[in-house]
Amino acid sequence: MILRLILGDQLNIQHSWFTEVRSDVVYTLMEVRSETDYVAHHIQKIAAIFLAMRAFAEKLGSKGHKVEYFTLDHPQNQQSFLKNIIQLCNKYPIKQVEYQEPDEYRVDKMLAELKNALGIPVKMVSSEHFLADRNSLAEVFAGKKMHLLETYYRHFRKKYNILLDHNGQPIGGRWNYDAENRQAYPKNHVPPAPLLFHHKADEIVELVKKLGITTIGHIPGNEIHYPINRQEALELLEYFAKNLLAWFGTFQDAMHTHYATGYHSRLSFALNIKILHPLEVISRCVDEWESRPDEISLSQIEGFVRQILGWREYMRAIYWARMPEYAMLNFFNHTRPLPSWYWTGKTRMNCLRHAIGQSLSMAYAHHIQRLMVTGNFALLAGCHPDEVDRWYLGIYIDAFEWVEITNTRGMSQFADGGIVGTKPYVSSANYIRKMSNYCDGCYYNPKMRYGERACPFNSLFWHFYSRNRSLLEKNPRIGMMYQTWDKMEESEKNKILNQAESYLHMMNEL
Ligand code: FAD
Ligand code: DLZ
Ligand code: SF4
Repeated sequence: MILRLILGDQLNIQHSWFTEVRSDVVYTLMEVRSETDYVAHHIQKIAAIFLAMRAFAEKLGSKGHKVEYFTLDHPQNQQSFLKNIIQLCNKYPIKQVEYQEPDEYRVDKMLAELKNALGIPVKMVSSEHFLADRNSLAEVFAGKKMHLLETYYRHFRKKYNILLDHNGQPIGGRWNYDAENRQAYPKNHVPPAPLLFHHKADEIVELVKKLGITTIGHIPGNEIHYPINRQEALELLEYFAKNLLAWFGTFQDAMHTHYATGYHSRLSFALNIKILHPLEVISRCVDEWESRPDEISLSQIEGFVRQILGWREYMRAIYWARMPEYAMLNFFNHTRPLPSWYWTGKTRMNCLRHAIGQSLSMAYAHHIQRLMVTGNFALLAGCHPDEVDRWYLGIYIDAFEWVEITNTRGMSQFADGGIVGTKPYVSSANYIRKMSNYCDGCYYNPKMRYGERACPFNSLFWHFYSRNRSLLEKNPRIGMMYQTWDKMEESEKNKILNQAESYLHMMNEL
């Protein structure tokens, strides 16, 4: 018989494994402590993954496949993939073990040990999910020094023939419409409400509590609002295409105290656990754009395709090209712990209170909240990238290391010194004020750099540039900042830096 392992983020019912029902194949899914405990996950993340795994096992069973499912409290559960597999190999006459390529380096290494541990053939197959191979960075950039997202993205636009005209050129004549996107919400603008599912997770929440698993965040009403099976994921995609795509690009970067998700798709969880395929997401949205050309501009669809065909695949390619060293990079040598309010949301800074509060209650924040609020602050404050990574890997429903670490350590913290991005994403209060309503009614004043109630982002911004001058000054995209800084009066500079120092000493009280 053949034993096939399905990981919690490999719930792809369209995988070729499942095209025929074979009596000589046993599938196994396992809820295990090695996965619940490698970081403190959000309770909603554990609940959503287990709900989705259980639904998937049931689906396989109903189609006639043989399935061995280990719940977390299953009496025979040895709490590790390896030990459970060995156990199953003793239970059944297993002649071969198969698994799909894992997306995490740690699990990849762990499963590579199977062959030695079992002494029978072990085969790794494709997960049939991604649009590019693990080693696509080397393929696309052979012989090139720079590994720019833009080049990578265009390569795959061409390869998959997406938004191209008959001559293979980008429809509309441009590859990139970023400049037309990224506006704040106009006054009184109300985005559509998000589509929420309602899955009760009482049993899993009880189990997690009973076993003493450390989690973060809350699960209001013990309910999961994300899709946990393919049918729901398709419904969410449909909802996005019909109701949100038309303004996706325009308001991609907008933040608001009342509208946590805005025009974002909330598809990342479904994509990352593979109940949706990236190409079907892209195709459905391109079809919608083609059918409503007067309502959906090219900049909306291009902006969306860029996220999935560009950023998502690119981040995975960087991950496999650079791990395991990537996880140790700390370009600025930052050492501070994250302030304690990252786990409670209890800060007077309105932007952080909202972005963190929402993350704790929904296990979700959109890209700009992650990048320009929580990530921005952690970088300005000089927090250790390990700390920052642990927080992001735990708190979001869609957080899996391949896409979390490249976004966090790379794009957000610039701890890779410029592999993912060309300059650090930092800003003063000005950006947050422009893109959100957070500053209205905040305890702090976004226009002040020092003095009582001066917004901490303003002084920390200059402190960051000042303390990292030797590392950043030569970057052509940054030089201008230093010209502005150098033009300031010495006394002004001192007041700003002193203000930043005093905030850094009282970080937990901000
Ligand atoms: P939308 O805005 O609707 O975008 C559509 C899809 O595009 C997303 O579902 C996602 O699959 C893809 N996408 C968009 N931006 C990115 C990106 N930068 N990298 C990869 N894919 C992208 N994304 C994760 O999936 N998991 C993570 O753990 C994660 N951690 C992040 C940490 C930080 C510090 C930052 C700045 C970003 C992180 N992202 C992560 C990327 C992005 O923020 C999320 O994919 C997005 O917010 C998910 O919400 P959505 O589905 O509504 O996305
Ligand atoms: C994130 C997660 C959690 C919390 N629990 C499990 C689990 O019990 N069993 C499982 O198979 N997968 C789980 N996962 C997802 C894995 O961590 C993920 O499959 C690996 O990190 C590979 O990407
Ligand atoms: Fe955030 Fe500063 Fe604006 Fe307050 S004033 S919301 S701390 S940017």
